[in-house]
Amino acid sequence: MKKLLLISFVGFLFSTCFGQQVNKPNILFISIDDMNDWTTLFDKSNPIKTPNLERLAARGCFFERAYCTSPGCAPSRNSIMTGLKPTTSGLYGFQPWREALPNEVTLPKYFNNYGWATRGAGKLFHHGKQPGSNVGGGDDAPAKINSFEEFYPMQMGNVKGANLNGFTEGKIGVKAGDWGEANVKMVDHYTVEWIEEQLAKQWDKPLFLAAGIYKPHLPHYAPSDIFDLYPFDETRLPPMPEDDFDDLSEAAYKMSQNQHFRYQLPMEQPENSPGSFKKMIQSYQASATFADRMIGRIIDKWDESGMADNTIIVLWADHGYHLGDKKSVVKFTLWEKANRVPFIIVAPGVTTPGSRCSRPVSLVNIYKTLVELSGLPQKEGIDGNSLVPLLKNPNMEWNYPALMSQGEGNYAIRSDRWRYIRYKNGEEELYDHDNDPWEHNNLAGDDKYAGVLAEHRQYLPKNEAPSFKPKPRNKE
Ligand SMILES: [Ca+2]
Repeated sequence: MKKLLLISFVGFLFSTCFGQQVNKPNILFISIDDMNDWTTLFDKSNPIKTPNLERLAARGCFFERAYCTSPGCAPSRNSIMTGLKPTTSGLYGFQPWREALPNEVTLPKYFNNYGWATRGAGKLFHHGKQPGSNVGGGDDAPAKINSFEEFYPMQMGNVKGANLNGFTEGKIGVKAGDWGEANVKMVDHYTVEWIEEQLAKQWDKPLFLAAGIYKPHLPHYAPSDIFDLYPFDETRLPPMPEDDFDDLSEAAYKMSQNQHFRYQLPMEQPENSPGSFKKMIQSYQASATFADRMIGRIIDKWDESGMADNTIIVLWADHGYHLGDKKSVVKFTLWEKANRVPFIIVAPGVTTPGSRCSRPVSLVNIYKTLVELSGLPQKEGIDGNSLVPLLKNPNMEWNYPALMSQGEGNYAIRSDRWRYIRYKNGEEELYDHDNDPWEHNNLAGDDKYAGVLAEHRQYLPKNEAPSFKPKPRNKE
């Protein structure tokens, strides 16, 4: 087995170093929406069951400390697909990204320019409806620059307006904030069926196939047999200390307050009601396992296709999610839970099956990593660093702490041990992850850590692109 691995490794090196792209690898590119790190992928003792992510990790390298560039669907995905950080593109939020970058060659398009067929389905870009954005999860650029030759947009599914949690008015309710048991065809079923159809075809070119899974994003729906894995009475909640905000700044409090409409109303419901906080957390967990199940289907079909031996798989989530910790439910904060994500790369001949890398890495690195793994020349002018050295040696030193932003001017830096946060108004936080994984103790005010603070301040961005302002649109 070792000998075989060595031969394929040498062969892979040869073909990449000398540009002999005899076997251009297929790329299977899988995204997940809003899945945090409280899963069994990260630690068997965690409550959220993700057996298929574990199965995939066993084939390649799992990055234990991977971070989005920004904890929002749009800015995070834009960074992955373009290789540009928000501080470079000015896309800190939910602006129509194609208006800002009309000629940008995205990652799939870059492969297409070198001969790959490109297909995509589901939520890959943010599924905004505004013109110049990304309708249905794809890219609405003209064909010559579009990310995909063919794209199957997100389908509505049959749960629209289900109102399972009982909220009918206010800011939470049927519109986006529903949760509960749903035994009907949902968006991810449609997406995965389309992906399976692509895998049943014969391809005469290398294939870049992208599957954008929408769960566990709200509404947190899952079928009953998955809810059965999460008995309601045993629902595990994260630690939520009452005094957690006592050592935090006004800026931190304000950022977290964005989310209180999702937090307070369920907190006020009787525990056994369908709209309760506990029911919401149970539903998120079931919904995450549903996403895992959908990914299992894609992996099985890919294996059947016969393409697996010559395929690089990359799997990522766009950002994490608070589940009541830090008095937040959702994302849009600079704390660990909203930014740490599942991230796996399987590269036959390069990654060691079952390897884990604990160096902090940013998802903006995906672009350069896939390009190098495929033996292509690097694209000029984009951000990040190829992770190929870490894939080969997950324990090597890595001096590129991950940078996160939440809106213009608010940043977090994650190094091996520390999370440093600096808000636009200059207020700071520091957390020691060796001792405080839920970030309850802000050390920024303690003189003992002046050196750690000074070191991390150096990693703050030197240049910050101004936030992109779209052209005003006529109201119809
Ligand atoms: Ca998201």
